[in-house]
Amino acid sequence: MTHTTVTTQPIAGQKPGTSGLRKRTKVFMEPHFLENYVQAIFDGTGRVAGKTLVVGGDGRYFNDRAIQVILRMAAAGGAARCIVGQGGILSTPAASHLIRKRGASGGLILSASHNPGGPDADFGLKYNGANGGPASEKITAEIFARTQDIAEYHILEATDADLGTLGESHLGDLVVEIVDPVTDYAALMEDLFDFDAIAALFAGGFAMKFDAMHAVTGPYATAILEGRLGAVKGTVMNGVPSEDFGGGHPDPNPIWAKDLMDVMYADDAPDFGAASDGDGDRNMIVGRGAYVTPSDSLALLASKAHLAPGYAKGLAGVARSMPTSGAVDRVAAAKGIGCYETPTGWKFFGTLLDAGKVTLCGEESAGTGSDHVREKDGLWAVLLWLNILAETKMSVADLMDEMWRDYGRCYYTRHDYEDVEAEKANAMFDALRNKLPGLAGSDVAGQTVEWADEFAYDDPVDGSHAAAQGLRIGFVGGGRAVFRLSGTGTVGATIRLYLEQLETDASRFGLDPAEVLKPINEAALALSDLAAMTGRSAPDVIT
Ligand code: VG1
Ligand code: CO
Repeated sequence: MTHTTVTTQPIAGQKPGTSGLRKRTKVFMEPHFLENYVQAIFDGTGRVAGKTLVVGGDGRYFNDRAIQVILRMAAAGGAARCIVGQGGILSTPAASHLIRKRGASGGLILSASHNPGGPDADFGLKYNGANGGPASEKITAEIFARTQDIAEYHILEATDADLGTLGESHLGDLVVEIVDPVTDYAALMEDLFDFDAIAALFAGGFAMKFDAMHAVTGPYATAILEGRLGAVKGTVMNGVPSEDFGGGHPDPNPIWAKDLMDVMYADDAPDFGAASDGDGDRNMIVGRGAYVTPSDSLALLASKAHLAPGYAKGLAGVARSMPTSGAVDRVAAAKGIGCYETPTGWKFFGTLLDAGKVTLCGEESAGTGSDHVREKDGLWAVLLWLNILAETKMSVADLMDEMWRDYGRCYYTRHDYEDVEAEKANAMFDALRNKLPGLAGSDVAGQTVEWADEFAYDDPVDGSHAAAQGLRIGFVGGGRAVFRLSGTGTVGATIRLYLEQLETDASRFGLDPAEVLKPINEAALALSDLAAMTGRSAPDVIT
């Protein structure tokens, strides 16, 4: 087999965002694009000679072709071993677990997460380090720098590796080890949760629907929920991964998981519903007629996690991303444990988890996780909920009511303005940023600004600094608005507006969130002048 060195040159625009590099699939398929980026990852992480890497993806279009390229390049770079999920499949949390369990140097995960897949949709590639978590800011910067000065890449000329057969084969000197994608992950879940209690719950007639959204969690959920826990066949909907996720957005929120929402709000709704995203790291939770916001779900899990065996000792602390609501802060304060506020993106939780400062963490974008891996974990969140439901014998709606009575209710919503012209979005942010220092005390659209700032973060463990992480405005009376630019969009700029209102009066816990948040929305729109600056009169997606 010959090892080829291909001379190449930098290809513009390979700056990894919140979670790796995401582009149109067609861009990834252009000559040398994928190869350049893979070489930049290898070079930016100290090269792969002698290393073990985990490789797998969410099964979207181009997943298998991209894996073949990665394996041939790992072989050319002298890597010792690549551990690959059978059929090229690994969910993001399962990949994180494999990296940790096998002591790998890192892993390459092929996914654009909740973005649609297919030849005319999106593809992505992310690098996770030896702790199993997304590459740190420092490593990401290294990889980006290499995309700017790359001059050649190395690839083995070889026929395709067989990704379908379990066991070891060789590609040059590289050992390609094909593993079952579910086995190790399922064993980890069984360690953390009381599978007997959950199985007894199902045996007692408890009904559930899990929407895998034609994405990677299908095989995991089928094996664990229907296989090990005895949930009836058909509990898992859309459980066979497809290259274009059945033509949908594998994004678990009430808009894109509408099939599940319809089931859960019907007269004969089951007790519990859940969904996960393209790569299996996100989760949506919905009870019978009771949608749970991700921020509330994080708070509920923090308040009751001790009911599951893996967390029986209690939590060391919790963390949430800045735009996530303050619900979990109130739980942490009552429990007397630490609570950290980090920038958006799971990589910022990694140092806190590694240092043992937090056990549980989460984001408003439907990501929750713990120190069992270094990624958010969709099915894990569902199983923790099931363990809590089995122990408390309460309904989802009753659990939420109880939590609001104990801690208050944080009404919450997010408005996304998608595909905004980047120049206009930046101009809006610049103008608002300049206004912030003088805002405190001023009245706008009937609200009084209490404080305003641009969020920046100093990592308490490694001291690293992250600037410009979102513009936030706090209002008198417990309201908050946050503006952030998305790092995962693939066309134009996506402006996210996060709205929150704390309510502590129990007689006001049953209101329509949209109504409660309207005044904060109006104040935020007035302050930012969003409509005039961007030409947008309404958000594209409200979650
Ligand atoms: C979005 C979410 C963020 C999440 C990121 C990756 O980022 O807001 O909370 O960490 O996606 O999620 P952004 O920059 O577009 O707001 V996923 O499931 O990729 O892996
Ligand atoms: Co995801």
